[in-house]
Amino acid sequence: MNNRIERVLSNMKAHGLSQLIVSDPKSIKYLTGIEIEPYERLFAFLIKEDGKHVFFLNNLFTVPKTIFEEVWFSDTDDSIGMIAEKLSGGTLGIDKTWAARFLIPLMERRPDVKMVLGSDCVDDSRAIKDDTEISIMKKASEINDTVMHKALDFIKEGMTEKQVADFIDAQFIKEGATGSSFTTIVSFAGNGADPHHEPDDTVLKKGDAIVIDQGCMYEGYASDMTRSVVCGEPSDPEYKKVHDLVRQANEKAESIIKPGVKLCDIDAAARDLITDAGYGVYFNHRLGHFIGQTDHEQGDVSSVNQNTVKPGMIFSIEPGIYLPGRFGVRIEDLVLVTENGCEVLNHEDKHLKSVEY
Ligand SMILES: [Mn+2]
Repeated sequence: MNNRIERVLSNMKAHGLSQLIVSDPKSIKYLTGIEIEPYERLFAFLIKEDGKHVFFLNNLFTVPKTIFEEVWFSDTDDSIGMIAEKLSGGTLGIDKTWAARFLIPLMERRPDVKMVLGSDCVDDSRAIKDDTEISIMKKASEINDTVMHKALDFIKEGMTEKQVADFIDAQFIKEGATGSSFTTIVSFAGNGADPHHEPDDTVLKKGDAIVIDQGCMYEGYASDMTRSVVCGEPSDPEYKKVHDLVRQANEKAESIIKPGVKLCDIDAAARDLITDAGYGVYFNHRLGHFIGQTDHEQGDVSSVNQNTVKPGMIFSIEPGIYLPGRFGVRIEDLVLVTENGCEVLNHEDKHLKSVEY
């Protein structure tokens, strides 16, 4: 049995669970190495405290022989009945993405079993990366840095947001990534005031502020970073001051990260700086999010998250200030929590820089 399942079992024990159904394909891949896209079909892995874990698999899935008990079924078999038979009495944890079309019939078949939300048992483990994951994610961020650097060299007055985004996506492939980890964001001038602006045909003009938020997928793991630059000299007189402030908020937050610090206190470190300067209302999102097999995973750096930081966690630090109709500034790095601090995984310079015009 691998380490990751051991970690989940110990989390289950802490939550009083003797059995847990895992259905999120990314969680199943994380625990077993088996990767399936089940679409609408049932695909589940039952973890049991006695170590007799069971895979529930449709005949149409192609998987190598596993070390677990395998229950195979066809589209017309009573697959829910097969799961019902494998359950013990007592409490069963269910992960948060299991569809109601499976869960409710199972509840009807086993009214004696109490079913509770059990995702945290797996998600808390996924939040703390092991050595294999850390080295893959470092490489994903290294590629992201390289492509960001190329993008900042490439971008010039007269280009459209789409042109720049297409260039970035193509460079990811060229540098060995499998693609982007989310829709690449390139925003010029007022478009930058929408944190999730999608690239369009807006043309870059001299003096415009630019926001580039990008990430790639590498060996099944995501990267994510943002840099804000300007085309020539900023046309908005407030831009430099705001850029400095956001960079300082980013650096301040990163400087206090170490095991034991609360996630809400990291959010506050950045937010207080921005609020004290009078821009609090324009920083309208949480400071960061966890990341791993997808660009956003369970866990965030927000004012309400009282959880403490642990070595092996990887999350984003991305303060932003958005002035409607004028510009946006966001500066984002991924950080890895170490035994006594944190390692910033992105190295592209964060200071204000001008691209060519
Ligand atoms: Mn992000």
